[in-house]
Amino acid sequence: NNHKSAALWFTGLSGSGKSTVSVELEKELHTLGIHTYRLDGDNVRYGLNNNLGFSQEDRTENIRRIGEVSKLMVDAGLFTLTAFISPYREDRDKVRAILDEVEFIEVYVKARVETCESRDPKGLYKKARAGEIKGFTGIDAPYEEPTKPEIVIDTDKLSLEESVQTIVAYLKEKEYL
Ligand code: GGZ
Repeated sequence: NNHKSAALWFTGLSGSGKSTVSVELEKELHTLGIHTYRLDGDNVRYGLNNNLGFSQEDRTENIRRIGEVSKLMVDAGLFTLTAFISPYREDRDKVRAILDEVEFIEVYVKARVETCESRDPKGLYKKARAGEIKGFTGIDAPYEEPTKPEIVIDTDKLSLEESVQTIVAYLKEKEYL
């Protein structure tokens, strides 16, 4: 199986569907024989980045480190799937610059904040509205939409399967797969 490795960089609000889509996409890539590694808050914020919180400064450092780790993994021949809010355009663009342009695929997982808030799987929006969490993205901290993402997944409109297939189609069209 001949493929080009790359970093699939999912960005979007909490509850937009980044993790869900990346988990399903990873399964699909495995059936195609692609070796992957998925990075998300659960395996990064508790380990490598356990000294970082959610200030602008800490989020910037969070994204910088994840970008560097992704580069190492792509260099090693893996397909990485990263699922972090990564709210600042400048931080994402720096990752794009670290990885060669061709190895960085920005996937904007788009959903209205109202939709994310109604999903609220961890009850965090509720806490943010109640003022129990300060600086929550989409409520009282910014999310800067990508201006030129390679892929946009609108989870207000697409099913999970359609979302995954949109990304697979892109990867095939651009001959990553
Ligand atoms: C946003 C927060 C916050 C604040 C805790 N703002 O739904 P989740 O729980 O699993 O996704 C969110 C996750 C965001 O971490 P990231 O590393 O992706 O953020 S960033 O890229 O901005 O560095 C949410 C939880 O952590 N969480 N506090 N204040 N999300």
